[in-house]
Amino acid sequence: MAITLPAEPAPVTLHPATTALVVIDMQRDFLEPGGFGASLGNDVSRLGAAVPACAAALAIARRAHLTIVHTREGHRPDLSDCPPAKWERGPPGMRIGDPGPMGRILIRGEPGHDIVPDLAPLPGEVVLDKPGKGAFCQTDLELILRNRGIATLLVCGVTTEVCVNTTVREANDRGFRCVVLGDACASYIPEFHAAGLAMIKAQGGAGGGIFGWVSDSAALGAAFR
Ligand code: TIU
Repeated sequence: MAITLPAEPAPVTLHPATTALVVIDMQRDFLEPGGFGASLGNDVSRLGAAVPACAAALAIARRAHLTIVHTREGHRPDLSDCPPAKWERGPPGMRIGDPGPMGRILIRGEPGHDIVPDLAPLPGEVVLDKPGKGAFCQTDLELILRNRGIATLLVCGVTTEVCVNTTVREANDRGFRCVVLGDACASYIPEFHAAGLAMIKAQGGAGGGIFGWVSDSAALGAAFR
């Protein structure tokens, strides 16, 4: 059954069987003090704003039996998959792999790498570890989505202009239709959150914006009721 979701720049029609919810990097390392986001000098408290809407989107997706993907940004303990150009950005002592209050910063298996408890994945949901900003870069995400016949992605998470935008751009070039849930995204830099959403829906018409559509969790809930 087709569902029409209110969105900008135009309503978007999707089919639950071919739609996935992709929750980007809602990890303690980005949302809590002492993690990777904080090590880069950011006010991490801003990202908490996205948690309730992400939880709402997850509840809707679970009820509708959508494919659900949770991504996590992070690296192997030996840092063999961490580009030097990325590692060098952090201040000495607070770089990727250095010890912090949530374990080694941005390292797989450490407490800080976990998804925040309110959004914890359930059995059967895809948990995808990625070394970069985009969820398609050096991962098997495209293979997983194609195997399931997915055509449309509902995308939320953090941060709007970094990992969410990068993933949407990668998905767009691969032919996936992307609907970003704006209230379920957040950024350390409020004006970049707004600009990140504006860039998705710009240059739009009846067929969507240049990278897709922007909607929100309330519209999703109403459309799936
Ligand atoms: N720094 C920043 O805004 N974001 C990241 O480093 N990763 C994600 O967005 N997940």
